[in-house]
Amino acid sequence: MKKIALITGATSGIGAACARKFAEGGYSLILTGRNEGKLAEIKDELEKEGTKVITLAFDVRDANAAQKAIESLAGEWESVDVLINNAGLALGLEKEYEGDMNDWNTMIDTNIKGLLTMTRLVVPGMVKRDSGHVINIGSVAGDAAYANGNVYCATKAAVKTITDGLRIDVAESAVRVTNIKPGLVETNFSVIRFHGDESRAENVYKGIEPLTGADIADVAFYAASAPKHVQIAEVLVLATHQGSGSVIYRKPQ
Ligand code: NDP
Ligand code: 8X3
Repeated sequence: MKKIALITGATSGIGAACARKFAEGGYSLILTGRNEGKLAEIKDELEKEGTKVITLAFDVRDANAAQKAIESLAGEWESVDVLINNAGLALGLEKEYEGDMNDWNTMIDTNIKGLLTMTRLVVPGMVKRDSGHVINIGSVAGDAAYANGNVYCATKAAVKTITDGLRIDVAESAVRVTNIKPGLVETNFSVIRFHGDESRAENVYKGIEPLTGADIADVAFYAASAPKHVQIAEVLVLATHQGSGSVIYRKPQ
């Protein structure tokens, strides 16, 4: 039987790239996100290439909806081998004392509480089966705050601590836990961060070759494919001309 990967936020960017990479690597997929149309598109694309795909449309902030979705999985689909907690977002880039409180709540509810909900729903089965892998998508933003990043950076610092805590708590089992911390990845991330302002989003990637979703999917697949006794605990992946979350060399345009 094929291994099963459950990917949150599989409708775009890093999550969609993980779906393609894990499909190519022989996994069956449970793909989640809110956008049903995009979930259907990617399911169609991957099924044409011979991958078995189930889609579950729900908002990770809605714990009841998440629970119902996971409980709807039957038979072989109940045994998730790899959970990729990827769904997440940044909203706004403002001074902390001028930030939008609704944006803060959305980031905290999605990036921290949504990830915890999925972990709580999927990991007990992994521990019971003494097998599984949780891959959380953190960020370089969780290593150190950058100007105006305040709450987003804090959510990714929380992802690091939550990932470390889980790794300790499952250490008696063969479940592995990984935190992947990407730097600049060109996806829909900045369009969402700037509330749809595409030209502002484009500026984020000007003068530097950013990472792609596929670059991060390669790292996730590498971690999942390591020998059973090897736990890739944490990986920081930066664009080549990026020195840290806030130090970025841009070629003059
Ligand atoms: P995208 O905006 O391209 O993708 C975000 C994904 O998250 C979408 O599939 C979206 O799906 C899903 N999502 C957002 N909110 C929810 C929600 N409430 N419920 C369910 N799904 C949700 O951005 P990225 O691919 O770049 O982002 C993926 C992850 O990578 C995020 O956690 C982000 O913080 C992290 N990251 C991104 C970096 C970057 O530079 N791009 C760098 C470091 C980390 P839908 O809209 O269908 O719900
Ligand atoms: C996304 C990368 O540097 O924009 O987490 O925060 S960054």
